[in-house]
Amino acid sequence: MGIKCLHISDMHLDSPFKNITTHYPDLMEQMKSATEKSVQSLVQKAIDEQVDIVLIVGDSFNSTKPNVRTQFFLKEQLEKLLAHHIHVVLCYGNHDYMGHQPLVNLPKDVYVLSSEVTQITLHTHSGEIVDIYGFSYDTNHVTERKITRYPIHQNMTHYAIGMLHGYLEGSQSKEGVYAPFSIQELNDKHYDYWALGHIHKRMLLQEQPPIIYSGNVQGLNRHETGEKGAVLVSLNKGKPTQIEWVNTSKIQWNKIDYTISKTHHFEQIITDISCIFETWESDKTYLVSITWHVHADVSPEILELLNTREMKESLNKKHVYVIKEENVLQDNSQKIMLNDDVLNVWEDIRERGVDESIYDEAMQSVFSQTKMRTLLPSLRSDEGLAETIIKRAINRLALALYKGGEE
Ligand SMILES: [Mn+2]
Repeated sequence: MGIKCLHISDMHLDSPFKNITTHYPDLMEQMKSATEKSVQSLVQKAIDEQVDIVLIVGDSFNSTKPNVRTQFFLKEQLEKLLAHHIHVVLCYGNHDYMGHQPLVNLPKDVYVLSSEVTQITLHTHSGEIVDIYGFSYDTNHVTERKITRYPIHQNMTHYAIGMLHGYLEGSQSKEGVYAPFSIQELNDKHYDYWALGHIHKRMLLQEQPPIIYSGNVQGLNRHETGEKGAVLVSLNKGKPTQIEWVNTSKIQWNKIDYTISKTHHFEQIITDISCIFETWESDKTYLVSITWHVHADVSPEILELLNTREMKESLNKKHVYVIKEENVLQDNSQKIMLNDDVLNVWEDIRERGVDESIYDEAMQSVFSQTKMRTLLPSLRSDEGLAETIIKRAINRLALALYKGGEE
């Protein structure tokens, strides 16, 4: 008895991996099909687990006009679920809101929530009855507090599930503030489970009754780190809910922090990082961002190697690609406290700008290289470039000062 659901959200099918320029063509191929592979694994999981219902909580497509092949892909996956007598309930989110007549219709047996908060009542094979409440976006920006329109669940012999593609108020998530809600508002509805969508990070907001963001099915940029997939939920009246995170993404973004001090040999850095990679699953592909925390006494030879293609190639393994490196200065020996004096000097520098001759002097070594002189002679007089470089230098200095004062 009881009911079993697979809760999926934010598939963002047809979404490009943003800001990825890569020298690895085979990686690009893998990335193109990564989201669809994750979805296929989830459908297989639902079938293997014989779930009663698959809940799809918005942003299945990345846009309102996904390519036709992608639309057929989703249709096929949903048909597979239906063929295994699994109920499918789907709502649209801010990315795939119901704005256009789709070229490919979803299978007719899929329950699609309308733009008003509606109730759908389903019967499971074991004879349980489930009331599902939710709505679909009919426009990109739903800023209304839709939660106020969800009814309070009355029939305690039925299970109640809320589907909501929305923003938890007060959270620091970068996603848009659409259909905002508070935990209290959700609890006031007396539902057994809240299946949330919209935020790409998986989150258990409350254990009992469970309130969960399942997160997206595949990390799409370097900030979307960790395992991705869906959540399998078994509800049984009077018993604790069972929750299992399902991990299906085959490409995973990870972050590494590594501190380099004077005593480090270059080889040791490579060995240490490689050892971390060794602990990762070998049937996945990892895309890694490394932040080097660099002490002031690190040798210039090592500093020069960081963030170079050479470095990346030394670190790349068969299934691990270093996508981004970043240096953070970490000067313990000469901490500068960020007191009022420093701040005043700082403001002064900002207001005055940077003397042109300082820029020329600093860039001398770059611009005098033969390649630069012959191929890109105009860079020297490029004011936009100068401005960007100076801005970045100022920011780095500020960051270094700030970090020094913070610890
Ligand atoms: Mn969304």
